Amino acid sequence: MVKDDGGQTVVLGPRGETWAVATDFDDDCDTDILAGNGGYVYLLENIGDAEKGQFAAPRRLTKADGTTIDMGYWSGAPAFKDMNGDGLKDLLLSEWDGTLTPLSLFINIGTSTEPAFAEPRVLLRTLGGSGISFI
Ligand SMILES: [Ca+2]
Ligand SMILES: [Ca+2]
Repeated sequence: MVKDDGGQTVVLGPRGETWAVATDFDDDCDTDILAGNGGYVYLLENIGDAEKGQFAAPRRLTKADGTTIDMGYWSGAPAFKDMNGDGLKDLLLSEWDGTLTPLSLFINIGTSTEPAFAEPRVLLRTLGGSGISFI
């Protein structure tokens, strides 16, 4: 169970299941949490330290233009890895049931300590319910 810095249990969006990954989102040598829920990706920033995590209230990730990243109703698991070899971790996000954009890549155009994400590049698309294709 994750508690925020006020000791309250963290509650994410009201929709769907939650898929989370532990990663150092802001490159400060402690582990944060990225959680996909209800179409959004939430950052739970570790405001404690590497030994004892303490998490700020969750906030929705946005693109560099300030708009909220929204994958639709059933967002899936986020991943945070450098996908284009520029040394900055990028956001890879699936959409749970695959009806919209099964897999999208948000390139980090910010910095390692303050990631900012470009418009997504769709990596997979559905084929009318008969499967998926790489783009
Ligand atoms: Ca961190
Ligand atoms: Ca990158």
